[in-house]
Formats: sequence, C-alpha cells, structure tokens
Amino acid sequence: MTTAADYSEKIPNNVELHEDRRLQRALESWQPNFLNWWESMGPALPTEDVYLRTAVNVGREGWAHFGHVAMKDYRWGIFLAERDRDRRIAFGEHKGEPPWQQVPGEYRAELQRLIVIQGDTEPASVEQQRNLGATAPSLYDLRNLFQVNVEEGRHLWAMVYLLHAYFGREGRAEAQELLHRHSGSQDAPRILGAFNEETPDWLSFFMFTYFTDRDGKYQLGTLKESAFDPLSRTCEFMLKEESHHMFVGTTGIDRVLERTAQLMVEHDTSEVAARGGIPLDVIQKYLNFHYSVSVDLFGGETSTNVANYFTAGLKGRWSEERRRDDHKLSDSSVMVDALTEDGQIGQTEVAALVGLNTDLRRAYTSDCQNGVSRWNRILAEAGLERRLRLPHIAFNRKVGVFAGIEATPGGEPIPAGEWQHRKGEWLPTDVDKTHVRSLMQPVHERGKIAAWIAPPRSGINGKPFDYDYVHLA
Ligand code: BYC
Repeated sequence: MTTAADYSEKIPNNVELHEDRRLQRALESWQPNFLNWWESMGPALPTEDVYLRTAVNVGREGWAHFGHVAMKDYRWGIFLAERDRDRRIAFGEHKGEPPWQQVPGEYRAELQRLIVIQGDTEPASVEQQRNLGATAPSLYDLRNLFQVNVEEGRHLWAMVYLLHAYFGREGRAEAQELLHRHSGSQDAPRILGAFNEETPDWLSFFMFTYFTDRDGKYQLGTLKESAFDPLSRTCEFMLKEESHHMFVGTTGIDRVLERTAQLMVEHDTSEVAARGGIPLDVIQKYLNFHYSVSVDLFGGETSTNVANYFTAGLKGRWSEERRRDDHKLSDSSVMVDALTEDGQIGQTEVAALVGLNTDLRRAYTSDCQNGVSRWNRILAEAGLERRLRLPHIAFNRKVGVFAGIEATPGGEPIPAGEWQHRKGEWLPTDVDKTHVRSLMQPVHERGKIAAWIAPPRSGINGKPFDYDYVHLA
C-alpha cells in the first residue's frame, strides 16, 4: 500500500482506487452529487480562493499541503492510515485475532449503522455553519471556518468510501441518503440531536468546535479500535484533521474571554454588552448549552447497543490498548450515573459492558474540564474573580436517564415548572442570542478584527495574522 495520493485522478486517494473500476465509477458518479450538495448547502459566502490545507499523504511528515485554492476545486480525497500488518484485535470476543479486511456477515448491519451515523454528522456540521462566513470577525477566522468545512466534507468522503467499497447496494443507497438528510429539516433531519441545532453566530461556532467536535474525537477514537480494519485506518487519519477543529474552538473561546476580561477590567464592570463585548454570564450559558447537547451524543448512560458493539469488536474504548484489564469486561461492573428510586441523582452499579457509553463520556468530560480550567486561567490572569464551570451531567439532557427530569447546572433536580421559569438563567435566551448576533458584524479586511474578540497569537502555517487568507469574490 502506498501512502502518497495520486492527484492525477479525479478522486485523489491512497487506496489504489484505479484497481477497482466498478468502485471507482460508483464513487465518480457520487462525486457530482456531493459537489451539488456543497454548492447548495456548503459555505454561502462567495469567495475566489482560500488559503487551505489539503491532505496529500498519511505519513508522519508532511501530510498536508497549504495553498490558495478555489473551494469548489478543493481536492477531497480518500485516505486511510497505513496498514499495520501486525495489528491484532485488541478487545472483545475476537481479541488477539487479526483484524477484518472485509465485513463479516453477522456484523454487517451494526457496522453499517455506525458508519452511517458517523457519516451523517460530517455534512450536518457544514450545513449548520453555512451562513457564518457573512459575519466572520476576521479573514483569519473566516479561513479557519472554511478549513473546518472542507475537512468535514472530506470526512464525509471517508465514510462514503467505506459504504461504497464494503456495503454493496445498501451502502450506495445510504451514501445517497447522507446528501439527502439536512440539518434542521422537518422531513429528513440529521440523525443525532446536536446536528439539528443551529450554529447562528461565532460564539456558537467556537463552542461547537470545542464541545461537539470533541465528541467526534472520542467517537473516532473508539472506531479507530474497530476490528474492521478499513474503518480503523480511516478514523485514525480523520483524527489528525480533527485536532485543528478543536484548536479553532479552544483558541476561539480563549480569545472571546480575553476580550471580555479586558473590557471588564478596563471599565470595572461585568456589564460589557454596552461596551461591545460578550458578558461572562452569556458565555457561561452558551457553554452550558453546547456541553449538554454534546453529552447527549454519547447515548444513554447504559446501553445494550454499546455492549454488543464492544463484544463483537466493532467499537472499542478510548485508549483501549493502554487499559489494564482483560479487554473483554465480561465479569466486571462499573458505577454509572442514575436516578435513584426517590428521583434523586445518584449512581448505580451495572455490568461494565453496558456502561461503556458512560466510560467514554467520562473521558470526554474530563477533557472538557481541561478547557474550562484553561479559560479560568485567562480570567484569573486578568485579575477577575468570576470562573466558568461545566454544568452537571443531569443538566438539560434529552437522551439517557436524565432526559425525564430537570436539573440545575449544579445538579439539583427541580420540578418542570421551576425549570420553565428559570431556564433563562442557565441557557441562552432570545435576548442573549439577539445581542450576540448584533455583535456579529463582518470584518473582511486584511489584518482587522471585530471588537468582541481578541486577535490570535499567531497565524496559520507560519503566516502572520494580517495575511490574505481569503480572497472574497
Ligand atoms: N440523538 O442505546 P443508546 C462527529 C438513539 S460527532 C438522537 O444509548 P448507543 C462530529 C440511539 O441511536 C461523532 N438519537 O445509543 C462532530 C438508539 O437508537 P435505537 C459522531 C440518539 O447506540 C462535529 C437509541 O437512541 N459519531 O464526528 O449506545 C462535527 C438508544 O440509545 C442519540 C458517532 O456517534 C442522540 N444524541 O449510542 C463533525 C459514532 N443518542 O438503537 C463531526 C457512531 C442515542 O433505539 N455512533 N440515540 O434505534 C455511535 O456509536 C452510537 O450510535 C451513539 C449512540 C454513541 C450515537
């Protein structure tokens, strides 16, 4: 298997696509549908070209190329990480066996389902972010938005390749459906809740890339363990691109906070809205919203689906190989978050296998906590007392055991009436959203930046902040 992509082909790839003419033709006939989708559902702001990273290789060094390209001519390619011929399945009932190069008949439906769910999120996020270009705070940010968008497009290609190559007619039909469902659509919505929410402003975008893309990191991390080798290798490479998306979120929120803190100190007030900044209360509410909808993406606290996926070898755990247990979990148990009989929030002991969604969600939460600690350092360094915090796991849940109750961000169960009355204290209200949107005036001039956000510490790929990252049409 070579690792360099062949760019003379219509679909750049490192999977020797030309050796399988049928597959190549099938993907080449999906390609115009993808491009139509990109034109009608992708970034709405007209551009001439954008300084973008394009994946060209999967090796350790120099996997990407940077340059100005017209977005519609972006080379969306198919890349699998290099095959490790010594690899063995690391968990479940097939532990120790060689990974599968084809889909075993008995796991076909489940694998297809996992790939479809993963694939569905990628174009969904592009749709959610479609209109953000019109209000970008700087050309640097605009470029980052487009970078995220084209790579989510490539991640869609990654899943479509698997569907076409390994799942026959049904796979091809599912690939078509991935372009048919749309974020927020009444008739054909995206599969998972968070991907039908709006991303109407840049604070939401940064929160989304911090919290929701981070679910992507953890889910891809579990699929990278899959016994189905092509899926594992695909996800391994996707994770490489994913880290930039989270960087955009982390540093985006850093910069919003820096600016807010600066205004608070300068004017000795927390009422920074009147000074053109985003108040900390509002930032906390956005954080509460995006964290809680992203936590829903981990599914129920207990799930027989996830137990079956693990035992079959389809989906492993985060850092599976570093865990010191039998990697089968048939005799172990774990405490998971639960509702007690009297309706209180507590924990209950369950078989470790059915608690695996909770296991993954906990790794995610502690990662999210790192972000919050980082942001709190920005507040502390500015000499401010206020701190941000992650809401409780039972707060604002629509999936899992807490879906049926209401709870405060502190984790106190409250009656539905009180929730209705008080939720505006914890989640963005229409007034908050309108204010945030009112700040979103585009700054499309080189080297300039909107007043509600601090400039980044450095530019992209060694370029300065005032580089001409985007040429608008
Ligand atoms: N919304 O047994 P349960 C990313 C359904 S993000 C709606 O607990 P399970 C990205 C569930 O399907 C990563 N429905 O679920 C980020 C099940 O339905 P059935 C995406 C939901 O299967 C940013 C039922 O409720 N990748 O890459 O253990 C930008 C019972 O649930 C939701 C993946 O998710 C929900 N939130 O876990 C771009 C990986 N949650 O069976 C990209 C693949 C659950 O009753 N997916 N349901 O019909 C999976 O591993 C699992 O399917 C889930 C759910 C973790 C999603």
